[in-house]
Amino acid sequence: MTSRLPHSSHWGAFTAEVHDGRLVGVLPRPGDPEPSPLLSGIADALHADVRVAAPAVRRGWLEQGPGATSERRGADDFVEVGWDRALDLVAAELDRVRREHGNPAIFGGSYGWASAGRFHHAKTQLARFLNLFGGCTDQKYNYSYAAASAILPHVVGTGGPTAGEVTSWDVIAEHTRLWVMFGGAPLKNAQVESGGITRHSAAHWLRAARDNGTRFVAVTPIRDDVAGFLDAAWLPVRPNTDTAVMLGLAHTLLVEDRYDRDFVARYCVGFDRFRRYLEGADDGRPKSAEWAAAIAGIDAGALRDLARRMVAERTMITSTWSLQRADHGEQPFWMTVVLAAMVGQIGLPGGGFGFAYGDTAGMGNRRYPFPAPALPAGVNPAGSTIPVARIADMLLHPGEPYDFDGERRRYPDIRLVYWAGGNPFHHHQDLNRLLRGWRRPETVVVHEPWWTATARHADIVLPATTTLERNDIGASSRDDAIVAMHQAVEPVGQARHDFDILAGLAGRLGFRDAFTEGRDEAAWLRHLYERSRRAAARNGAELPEFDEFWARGHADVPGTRSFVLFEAFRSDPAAHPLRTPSGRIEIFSATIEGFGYDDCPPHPTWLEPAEWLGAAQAARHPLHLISNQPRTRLHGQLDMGRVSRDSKVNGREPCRLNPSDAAARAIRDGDLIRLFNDRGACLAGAVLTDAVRPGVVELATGAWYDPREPGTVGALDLHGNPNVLTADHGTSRLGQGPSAHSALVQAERFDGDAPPVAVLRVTPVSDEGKTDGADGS
Ligand SMILES: Nc1nc2c(c(=O)[nH]1)N[C@H]1C(S)=C(S)[C@@H](COP(=O)(O)OP(=O)(O)OC[C@H]3O[C@@H](n4cnc5c(=O)[nH]c(N)nc54)[C@H](O)[C@@H]3O)O[C@H]1N2
Ligand SMILES: Nc1nc2c(c(=O)[nH]1)N[C@H]1C(S)=C(S)[C@@H](COP(=O)(O)OP(=O)(O)OC[C@H]3O[C@@H](n4cnc5c(=O)[nH]c(N)nc54)[C@H](O)[C@@H]3O)O[C@H]1N2
Ligand SMILES: [Mo]
Repeated sequence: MTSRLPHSSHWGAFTAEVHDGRLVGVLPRPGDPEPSPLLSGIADALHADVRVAAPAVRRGWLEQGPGATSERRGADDFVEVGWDRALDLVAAELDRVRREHGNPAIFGGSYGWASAGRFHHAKTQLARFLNLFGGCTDQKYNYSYAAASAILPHVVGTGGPTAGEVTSWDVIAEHTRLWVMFGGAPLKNAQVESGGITRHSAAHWLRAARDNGTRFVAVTPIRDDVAGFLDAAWLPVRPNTDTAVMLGLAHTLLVEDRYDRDFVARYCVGFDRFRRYLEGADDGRPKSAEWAAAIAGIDAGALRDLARRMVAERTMITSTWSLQRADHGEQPFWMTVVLAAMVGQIGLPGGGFGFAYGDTAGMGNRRYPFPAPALPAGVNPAGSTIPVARIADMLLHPGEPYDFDGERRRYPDIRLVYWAGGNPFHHHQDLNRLLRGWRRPETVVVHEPWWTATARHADIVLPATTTLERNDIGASSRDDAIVAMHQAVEPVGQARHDFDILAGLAGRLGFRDAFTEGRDEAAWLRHLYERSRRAAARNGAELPEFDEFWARGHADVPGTRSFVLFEAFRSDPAAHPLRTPSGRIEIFSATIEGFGYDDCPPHPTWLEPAEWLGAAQAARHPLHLISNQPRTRLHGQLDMGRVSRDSKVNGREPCRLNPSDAAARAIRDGDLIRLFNDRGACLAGAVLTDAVRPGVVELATGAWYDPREPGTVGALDLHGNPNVLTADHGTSRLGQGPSAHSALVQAERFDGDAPPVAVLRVTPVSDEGKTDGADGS
């Protein structure tokens, strides 16, 4: 008999078809208008060869102990041990490091998306466990929008707008006449939402806006960042020049006296200081349309026309997160706000600014007014954090000082790294540098369902179940339903739930009851759901009781309403001041001036990125690498799925480049190519397209890192992981965010020997026949 079970994933809710204990089908959720094709890869992933079959320990660590052979991480083979032995080893090592070095010596930030279920969310489970263990060094902000999270509170008093508190889709579709989209509104990205999504509606809303007469201008190096059906005008800018483009628009508004003086006077502070900069009063360089056009490689007349149109009709100005995942990424987000302030429509329906439309499925949906079900992580008694993307700095420079948003801090001295639910050998920049830092700690523990690059670079790998092997609740506060995720199959191999692994460790370390609170999976799901239901009721939203929710497979969330960003502030700025020092929009920030950062001045400023097409280094590495989010996966997840596999060119990740750049290098469509700079090199498969601006190459993130000589710094990556090429430095001393989108490379045809990509198939474990299964705890 075939059973059909409700389930969910970051790429959408679905129905799992199960026959004889195996997943035989994945059907989109009824009512999802635009389900993601990524669903088809779920079965491939569930039963992939690269599942971690059993707990495994790196041979050098097992035989010679912590720290003795750390430089062999990534190169050594693994020995399978039973669960009891594995948990004993991890518990003893946690205890040793805590006793000898203190809790901050344990790095437990464990950044990563893990899976959609909110109870079994691996990163949260680990945080809860380590917090009860006395704490760890954690990570602050995220790779998605760290620079924005740091700058926006100084400018508008809240990071809300970058995290999704933006004018809702329905308001845009009804009121916006002109939509200026920096970075586009990439529907490839709107396939996914953290926690899952039951209705993919971004494309629907974009069509609704178009049908209602909205016109679109896309400012981006890659044309298909904006859907073809929008007929958008394309300004193919050089990457990382958006701040200059916005300054050029602002300058036109200033010199033609078209900006909204009243809005700027009533709702903002510091315009006069900024105005001096725009006019070039101190540096002798007016930030004119000509000035901006020369930097961005576009036409000045087009900029001037655009500026005039922006003040002539209801205009929405938006930027995708990609703009700030770059050197000086604070600037384009600050300048987006300032440009919108000069246009004067902030707080009006369909006008003003917003961020990240299209970046995930739920962006532009109204958040529901209560917290979605989630496991409480508790607080970190160690109180130690680093900015999210400074992990290699931390590992390489223990004890050394660094700046972060006005604070002078020191990096902790990490002895043990613990990761569950993330993949730093996917997500971090300059993987060769990370690999050098990764050799410093004495022990690395990883929970993973699959042999990812991070698992391969660990000392102890504990096999985790995937969502289909357990019961859970899928939820995102920007969706209109909560999903009951029913277990579909038994755990694969010896995999265990992260919760059970950590409960086993907590038992060995003496705090099992504090960790579990006496609840098993079923009791936790009921508890977390009911907590949310009560919070919903306090906010006037009624959800069904748990049993009804579970039996029905979902709970609809009623009454999400339209929203206009900063509407209350606009209507009465005295009654609804912003939480900035002035209560207004800070075009100039005295707080930031006080920090004295040359890489984040006190008003939006064009600062040349370390690497861009106008840099001296472009003579040697003349192509700007855009390592954007993959249309065929979620980060490194589902690279073994059929959508990703089918997209590979010559067995490698596709790299899109302009035919003119290809011709200059005798590269033909489908050729194997090598991308390189001074940090590293990888292979990729060439795809020629005029959708990519000349001078730019696109190599999406997420192809599993496959170094030709495993564990070796500088090894050629055979697969096409762009993070062997990206640069690892903070956006600025203010935000310290990742600057992945600022990297120059060179490309050439590769005619040498290229072994096939192995990481998606071979399991690097020597099975010594040890299986004991039972945990006892
Ligand atoms: N060059 C470049 N690099 C980037 C970016 C970029 O634009 N350019 N973008 C950055 C951004 S925005 C992000 S968010 C990051 C994403 O980086 P990550 O979030 O680290 O990437 P994922 O591949 O989603 O990693 C999640 C891991 O958790 C594992 N996992 C899933 N479910 C479970 C579970 O239940 N238990 C356990 N233990 N593990 C589980 C998955 O197998 C996967 O390996 O990448 C960043 N890196
Ligand atoms: N399918 C899929 N969807 C995803 C993800 C995924 O892995 N797969 N990841 C999700 C996550 S974690 C996040 S944070 C979001 C990220 O959302 P974004 O940060 O917006 O995503 P990117 O794909 O990096 O960038 C979008 C586009 O911005 C353009 N761009 C890059 N640099 C610049 C620039 O300097 N100026 C301008 N004007 N444009 C530029 C690129 O052409 C790129 O295609 O995506 C989410 N959606
Ligand atoms: Mo992200």
